[in-house]
Amino acid sequence: MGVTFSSLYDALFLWRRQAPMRILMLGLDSAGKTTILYRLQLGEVISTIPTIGFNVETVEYKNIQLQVWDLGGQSSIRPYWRCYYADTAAIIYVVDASDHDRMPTARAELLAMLAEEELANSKLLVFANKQDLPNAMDEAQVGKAIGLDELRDRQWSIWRCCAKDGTGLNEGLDWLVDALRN
Ligand SMILES: Nc1nc2c(ncn2[C@@H]2O[C@H](COP(=O)(O)OP(=O)(O)OP(=O)(O)O)[C@@H](O)[C@H]2O)c(=O)[nH]1
Ligand SMILES: [Mg+2]
Repeated sequence: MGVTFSSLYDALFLWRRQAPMRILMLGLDSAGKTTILYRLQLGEVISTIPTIGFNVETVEYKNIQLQVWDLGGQSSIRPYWRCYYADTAAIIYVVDASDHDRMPTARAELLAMLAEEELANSKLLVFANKQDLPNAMDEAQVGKAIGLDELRDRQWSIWRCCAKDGTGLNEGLDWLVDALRN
């Protein structure tokens, strides 16, 4: 009997270790989501076109398998984001930090999404992307602009990054895998 329980425990542990965690990567169109996804998966910049629908890739980071869903961010596609919310361990919200004009839209979409019951327990990692551009806002400015200070009952963090050269992505993911482990 002891052996049976022990084998079951081992199998469960192995399954938990190997089952990828479901991560949704969201943000307005042109924020840099697809660029980030393939930099994480391939370690290089690919040339992207606007995503109609989604890309999904499994990325292993620090022994955690992340199944990353990169959804198209155009306004006509955003209503479909909610079809993907179930079982989401974490949201990676990508903001184009140089797009000052659309910060209010990025904020409205984020806050509407976080109000959804299905995402109540999802961690939130925000990337303030495109830091190579001269007019990019830093992470404190982006965080304020999109309303992170107002979030309650949410484990979140924001990191500045540049998907083009990869700067900052690992720092954000380090925070995320620690949050997921806990
Ligand atoms: N300068 C600069 N450009 C970037 C960066 N990251 C992405 N881009 C560019 O921004 C444009 C849009 O990038 P995508 O990754 O396709 O954006 P997306 O968020 O997937 O957009 P949708 O699929 O329409 O939702 C592309 O021309 C990228 O090369 C960055 O860090 N710096
Ligand atoms: Mg895309």
